[in-house]
Amino acid sequence: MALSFLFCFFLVLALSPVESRQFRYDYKFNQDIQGWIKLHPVPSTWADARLRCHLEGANLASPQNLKFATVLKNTLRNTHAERTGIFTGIHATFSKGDFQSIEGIPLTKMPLQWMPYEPDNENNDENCIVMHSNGTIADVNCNEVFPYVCYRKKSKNEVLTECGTVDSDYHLDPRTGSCYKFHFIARNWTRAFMTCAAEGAYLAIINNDAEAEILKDLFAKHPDAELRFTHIKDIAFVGFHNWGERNVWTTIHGQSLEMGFNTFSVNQPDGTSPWDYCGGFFRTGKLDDSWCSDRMAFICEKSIDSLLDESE
Ligand SMILES: [Ca+2]
Ligand SMILES: [Ca+2]
Ligand SMILES: [Ca+2]
Repeated sequence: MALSFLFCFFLVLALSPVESRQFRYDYKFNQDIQGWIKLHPVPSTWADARLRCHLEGANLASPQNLKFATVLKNTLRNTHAERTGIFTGIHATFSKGDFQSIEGIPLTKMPLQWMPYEPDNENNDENCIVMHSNGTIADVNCNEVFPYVCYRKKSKNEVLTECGTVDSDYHLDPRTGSCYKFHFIARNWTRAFMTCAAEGAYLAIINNDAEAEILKDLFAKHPDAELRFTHIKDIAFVGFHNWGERNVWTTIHGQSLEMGFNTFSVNQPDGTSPWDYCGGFFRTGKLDDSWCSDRMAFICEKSIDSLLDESE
């Protein structure tokens, strides 16, 4: 009895799809749709949902065929989203009335049924599509908030790097055992934070002088001309913040800077107002208190330790 139980256990282990670990720890592989999905339970506007899926390396999912619709319905079951419905990737934000999925599949080619009295394009301002748990759809305002599902189709050449991601811009530095990615497309601090988080990383936390050197070297690889959509070429956002308290700094993981790296540049911090200031890092390798709403380049860090924990 015990033996046959053990046998079954190992059989299940042997048969479980290895793909389940091959994209991201927070996505589940689904055979029926040959790809990975993740339910985002926190309701969000359509634009933010689309962006977050994209930053995660996926697309905002649509019920593009019957199988897909079934998988989405099953994903909602027994979650809060079962009551609210989810945003789909189907939208007409490019051109009113021209509904299509993120992948470009026209709504008319999807096997979907409208809810009663839908679509009504209320106030001539409903360009996004939600799907309810019974599979019916409705047009809604894209600025409403709903949970959503991200999807990544499996492709043949999926390679998970040593940084535990398919994103080849993350590079492991053996000196700290962390992986780093320099984002040269400027964003404000909040969007920078979101981008790192969506990539399974965090805005870089400088734990010691050696790590400051690593970030300085990384910055040096990206000359002024490469930094796009900002006039600020000598500072990048990193992971510390004053949490609204003037000049009381901690990392975004709550560590005081004194315990790690606390070397501000000459005459910094120079913030004069009591508002939020966000972590900045000069090309020179020193810290700055930066305006959170400025758009600047930023650096994400991904620690390998946490990857090991998360992939369990
Ligand atoms: Ca409607
Ligand atoms: Ca670090
Ligand atoms: Ca400053």
